[in-house]
Amino acid sequence: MEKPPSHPELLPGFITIQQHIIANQRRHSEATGEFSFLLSGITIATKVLASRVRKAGLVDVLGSTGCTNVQGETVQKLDRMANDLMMHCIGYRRSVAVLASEEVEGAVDLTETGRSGKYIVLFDPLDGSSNIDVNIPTGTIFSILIRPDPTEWEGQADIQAEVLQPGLKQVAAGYVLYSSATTFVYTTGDGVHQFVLDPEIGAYVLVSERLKMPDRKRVYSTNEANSLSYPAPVRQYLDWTKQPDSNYSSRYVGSFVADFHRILMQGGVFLYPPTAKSPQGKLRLMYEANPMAFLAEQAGGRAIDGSTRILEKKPRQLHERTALYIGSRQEVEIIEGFIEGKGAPKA
Ligand code: FDP
Repeated sequence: MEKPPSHPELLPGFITIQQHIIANQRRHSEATGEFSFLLSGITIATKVLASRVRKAGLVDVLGSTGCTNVQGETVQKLDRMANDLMMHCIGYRRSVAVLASEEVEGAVDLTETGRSGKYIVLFDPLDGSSNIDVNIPTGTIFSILIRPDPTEWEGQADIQAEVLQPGLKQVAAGYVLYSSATTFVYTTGDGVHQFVLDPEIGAYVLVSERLKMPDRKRVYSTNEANSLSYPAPVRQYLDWTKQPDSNYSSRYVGSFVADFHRILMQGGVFLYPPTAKSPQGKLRLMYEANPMAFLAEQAGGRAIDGSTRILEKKPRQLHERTALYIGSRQEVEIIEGFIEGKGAPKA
């Protein structure tokens, strides 16, 4: 067969997310390609969503649907669109057995359609949705687990119980941030990698591999309007950060994906402690805390609920909430010190 002409000058000098996933997969001899096909479902859904977010204000995607979700929160039109897109694009992959969305009450059992996929995918389709109408960054978060071996189950497998696995069992996690650029960040337990959507070619292109967040950065991110009802040690921590020689600064977008992304890139700490309004904390263990904790640890950071490592928490309910302190290792340790009664760190 005649060899195709070689034009190296025309070959793209970039790595797409698909190439990256496939290259990683080649390192595992047992890989079947199912996993990269599954992740491609997420990349397609988020690309479509990014294009809808970009048109917010031009097409009818802003505002509320008039309904409330399982959490009792108002469902925005974009929330619903994001949920439907993720359900459709990921659910189409036969390797997926169970889908769970922050917007839907129970886990969706796809095995009922006769498939025997091994993956469980959990997602928050549009995080920070109270910010949609005012053009502030939002995001999509995902977490991937493997179904327990059916032989481990006595009797009938219980899909709703299968999903309730600790974050340590995640095989992949990531998020997409819809902002000045659309950024895709993921880990499969081998570092954290960042891609940016190139709108000209419609592909997520690798911009940095094996991200490490700084160990120390004097920036905290919290909704300080709630601080009077924070636990006393956390209030003491916030008072300490305000001492003139502490040199702390504060940044809070109110979209978890955006706040976490800044911390991943520049360091700092995000805290959402228990409050009078949300005594268990506000963020969802399985849709928000676990995937971000996996990313944070892979990037050298930490994530705790005040006393326990987030990834070790055994969920009791799909939509369980948790307190969360996440970010640069030393910044989380300082808050932990206050919670343990050790007070401020020695200078
Ligand atoms: P939202 O309610 O806008 O969906 O958990 C959801 C979340 O946003 C996070 O993205 C964000 O960090 C947090 O809630 C903001 O909560 P407060 O408005 O209480 O600060």
